Amino acid sequence: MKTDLQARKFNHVFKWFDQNGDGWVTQDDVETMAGLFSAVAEENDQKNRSAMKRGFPHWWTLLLDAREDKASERIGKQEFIRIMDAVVIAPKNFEIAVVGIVDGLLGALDRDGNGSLSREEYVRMYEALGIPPTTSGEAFRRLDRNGDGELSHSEFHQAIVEYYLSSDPNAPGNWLLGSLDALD
Ligand SMILES: [Ca+2]
Ligand SMILES: [Ca+2]
Ligand SMILES: [Ca+2]
Repeated sequence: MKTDLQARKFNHVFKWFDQNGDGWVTQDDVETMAGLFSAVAEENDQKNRSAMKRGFPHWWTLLLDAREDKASERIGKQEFIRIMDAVVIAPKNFEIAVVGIVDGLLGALDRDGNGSLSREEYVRMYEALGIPPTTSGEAFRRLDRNGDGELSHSEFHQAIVEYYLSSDPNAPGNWLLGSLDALD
């Protein structure tokens, strides 16, 4: 693990993935996550639904393949953080597991189809994915780097990459899922 900051961020992702809160990530949790994400898309939006649906099983397979105890079909917090760091954020895996989901998510949230997210479209993400929306306005302000009131595709991507890969405590992308201070 490179830094404490990354461990905190992965810890946050673990808590989010552990949808039933039993301290383990299992296939059921991952399926619940996939359901939450694909529900963001409108029913006739097959393209973005399937992009998100494909990403989660891939992510789950990465976790299972890298786990130490092959007899167990569940992943605990320390192991989750270890595998995120060692496997999931490797460029090839990150592209397929994470970026695919993110592209589908952006497409699904972009209801007016202008290729970027308004503040309103972005805030819907928090509601739909069960992230407490208390700091979403502040998050939007930080992620909108050029301050034009829209999150472009590249601003959104940059946020994802920084969230998962940056060890800089001041990286705007740390705000992707809201204030990190609110997590501790
Ligand atoms: Ca669980
Ligand atoms: Ca839009
Ligand atoms: Ca912008």
